[in-house]
Amino acid sequence: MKRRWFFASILFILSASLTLALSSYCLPNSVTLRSLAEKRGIEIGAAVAIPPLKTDPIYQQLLANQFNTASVENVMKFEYLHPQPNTYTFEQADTLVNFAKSHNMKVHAHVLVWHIQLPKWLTEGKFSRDQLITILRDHIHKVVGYYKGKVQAWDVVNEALNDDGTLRNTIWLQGIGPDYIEMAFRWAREADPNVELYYNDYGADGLGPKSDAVYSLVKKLKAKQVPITGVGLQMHVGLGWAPPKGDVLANINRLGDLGLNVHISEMDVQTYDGPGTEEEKLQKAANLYADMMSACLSNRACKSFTVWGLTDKFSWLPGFTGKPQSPLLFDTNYRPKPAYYALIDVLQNK
Ligand code: 9MR
Repeated sequence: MKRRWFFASILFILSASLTLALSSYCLPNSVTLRSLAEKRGIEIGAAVAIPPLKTDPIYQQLLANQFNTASVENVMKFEYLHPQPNTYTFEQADTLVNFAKSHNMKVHAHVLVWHIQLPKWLTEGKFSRDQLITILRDHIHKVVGYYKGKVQAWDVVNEALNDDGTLRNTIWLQGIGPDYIEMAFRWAREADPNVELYYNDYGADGLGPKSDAVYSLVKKLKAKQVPITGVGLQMHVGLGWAPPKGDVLANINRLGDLGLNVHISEMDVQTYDGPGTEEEKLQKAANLYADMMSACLSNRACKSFTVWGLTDKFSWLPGFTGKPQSPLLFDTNYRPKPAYYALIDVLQNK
């Protein structure tokens, strides 16, 4: 039985390597997203899932060849790093940080303050305002301090706004009040004087009430000298609902004018809904990727472009939507898709 598994694994690795080699046959080996992005002076990133990073050599190879930044998809969230009041567990996140270091990649750490993926001791506990402040401050000091000098950036506050631009009613807003946002940035800066600090949100990529609210939030933070480096525009979009490129560029421009960096931080494209053959849909998704990369390249404030997953095999979207989706740059067999070639083309020619 063991022998059978051994031969099956060898066969899998050989066939996956062959697939990878054949599928990129039309590009010279030296032309990768990573090499082109480095020439253009921007970072190109993918959100990383830990199980395949630990066990799958093809996943590792693809990640290190094509990307120079790794975003941490899950394992730096509160419930992973701080599962009990006095217990911190860094092992899984360390796997990624060590991988990145040995492949000369940066790490975009995600996330310090969010309302999801919190441990039960926190969500079910009863805490006074002062206690909650102490909990959050200690968490941020400990975690940012632990990764000081090892990660390039932190998403400090994630998704603090509703679609209408009001503040989201989270455990942090209820327990601390609206000041939790600026407190979080200041605590992160105390723990690491050099790391980049981001506000990150979805549905605020183009123009509209939510992106206006993000703009006015970060403008106020800047005016109060809160240490914020930039804004992450998540860019979770779909074939029928994506902001026009011009709106994204206008948004990047106004954030850049505040002296902030912009990070296209979590791009993926839902492909299930909408007309057309599978091939046409993949091409439309490719066009969206090209548009957003081109918007990013149009303003030096946009320094980083990240896709939310390496391959469709591990995307969160099929599970979340309950529908088959083809959201990323590489398919479930790790073959590059039209979206990959579209990004290569934009990086090379536009
Ligand atoms: O991709 C992440 C998925 O594996 C988790 O189950 C999910 C939990 O809500 O979070 C996903 O990542 C989210 C990110 O942390 C913040 N922006 C939205 C992302 C997609 O939901």
